[in-house]
Parts: sequence; structure tokens; C-alpha cells
Amino acid sequence: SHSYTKYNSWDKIQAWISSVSAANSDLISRQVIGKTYEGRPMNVLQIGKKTGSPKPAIFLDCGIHAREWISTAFCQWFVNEAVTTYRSDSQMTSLLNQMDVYVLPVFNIDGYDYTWKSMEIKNRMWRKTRSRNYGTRCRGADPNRNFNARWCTEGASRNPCRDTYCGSKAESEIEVKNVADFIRKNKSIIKAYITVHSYSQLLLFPYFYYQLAADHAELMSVARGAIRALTSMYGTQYRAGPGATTIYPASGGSVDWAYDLGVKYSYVFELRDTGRYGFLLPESQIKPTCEETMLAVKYIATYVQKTL
Ligand code: 0X9
Ligand code: ZN
Ligand code: ZN
Repeated sequence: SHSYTKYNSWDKIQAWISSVSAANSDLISRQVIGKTYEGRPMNVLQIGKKTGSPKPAIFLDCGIHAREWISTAFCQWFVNEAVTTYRSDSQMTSLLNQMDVYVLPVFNIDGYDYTWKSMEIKNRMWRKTRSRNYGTRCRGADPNRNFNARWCTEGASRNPCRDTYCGSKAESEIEVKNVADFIRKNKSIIKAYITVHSYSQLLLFPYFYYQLAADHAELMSVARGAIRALTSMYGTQYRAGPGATTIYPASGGSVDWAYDLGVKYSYVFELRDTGRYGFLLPESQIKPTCEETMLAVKYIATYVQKTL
């Protein structure tokens, strides 16, 4: 059965989505924003006190890359922390009274499921979606190169057999289109966009091309505060900065796209570790990783709440 301190298969996560929503119907509403290429429903959980009128919101997604299992574990952890600490934790209570958090627990469900169903280690390392590409047996595109942000201009490949294949056009991947449509539709209320990856212990923000964001100074200072909070728990070291100069330039990423749409507080987390285990982070690290990351996400959320 489902466990917050283990990695869960898609089937278990799907059942958990139903049960956690049903058990916390005072705080959680769920909606299907579309289906994946292979037909799996993409559920977004809206978490917050139900006030009957639209509230300012934060959009949080995990698992855009299939093999980054700790990312997917974090969204489940976040939902559980939100519902179990609402009322007892003043910061969470205030946040969920005033704002909603939209959580997409697994962005790339087909890819995630593929990393579970196959016994071959090479498929545990699958990153992309599972769509068919014209004229080749190689499947999938990198959803984090498929957004309409300087699409396929740098740090992305036109070769469908590569891990950073940008797709046949921006939003060619149905999962990307579903998320982009949802954020576009709700852009007047979405104040922050947080996307969770692994690994490298980084907190990144726009741009992933060589240009400073207009809000660079503020994004950097909020990131530094978030890291300070994260590090305070177990001493885990993080670096913060704009994507292009902190890791590498890359076009078509969700965070640049969200920022250019007008979502000012747009961040990418790259969770533990720094390479010892990489994408194969042991289950013993799920709890400490999620607990420390909660502090950083809550720091950003509380900052955004204060700007309202
Ligand atoms: O390359 C990526 O997509 C991310 N790193 S990962 O190792 N998790 O694949 C970095 C975030 C990229 N974000 C943008 N390009 N906007
Ligand atoms: Zn990633
Ligand atoms: Zn906790």
C-alpha cells in the first residue's frame, strides 16, 4: 500500500489521490486537467480552505522527468503535510486560509509508470514522455524542453532519440499542453510556480537563457531565504541562481514559460543528492529530503502571501 517514506508506483499514487482527496474534502478538491498520451488522467489537487470565491494560488508540480522519483515523493509529502498541519501549524494555516496550492503530483505519468514496469535498469533511467515520434522507433520528448519559451533554441535536441528532444513543436506533448492550458486559464490567480526535479541541490529561477530576469534581485533574495530555511534543518547545502549560469542554458522549460506568462515567483528545485546516488536516491532519504524541502517551499509561499 501507499507510503510517504517509500517510492510509490503510479497505481498506488492514483489510489492515494482518490483517498487523500476523499478523506480531506474540507481542504482538497480534485480536477482532471486532461489525459496523458497513454490515456492516464492528470489530476490536480486544489488545497486550501474553501471560501467559495477564487483565491490567489501557487502551482506546484512534480515528476516532469520520469526517473526523478524523489520529486514525485515530495508532492505526496507536501499534500500530507498540508492536510495534517493545517490548524496546528500557524504558517500552513494562514497560507491555506488565504491561498490555494494546486498540486500536480505526477506530471509525466506515462514516463513514471515506464520506469516502474520495466526490469531493465536503462528504463529506470527513462526521462521523457512516451509519445510516438514520426519516422523512428525512439519514443518521447523532454517535457521540460517542450514549453513555448524560446522553444528548441539551445540546450535541447532535435533528435527524437535524445533525452533532451524538444518535440515536433512547442506543446506537442499532450501533458505539456494540458498543464500550459491550465496555467493559462488560471493565470490571473497563479502567483507562484514551483517545479520539482532532482538532483543537484539547487534552487533555480529564470532565465535558463543568458539574460537576467527583470525581477532577478528579488528572485535571488527569496531563493537565498528559502535555502537558509532548508539548510537550517540538516545542514544540506544548496546553491541558488538563474538557470543558465548556475547549471546550463536550456530552452523550452516550464519555469521560463511560466515567468514570461506573468507568474513572477517561478522556481525550479533540484533536490538531493549531489551525485552519490543521483536519481536512485535511497528511500531512507525521502523523509529528510521532504522535511527540509518543505521549509523552503513554505518560505517561498509565505513570502508570496505577504506580497498579496
Ligand atoms: O535540464 C532540466 O530540465 C533540469 N535539470 S534535470 O537534471 N532535472 O533534468 C533543469 C531545469 C531546467 N529548467 C529550464 N530549462 N527552464
Ligand atoms: Zn528534471
Ligand atoms: Zn513534517
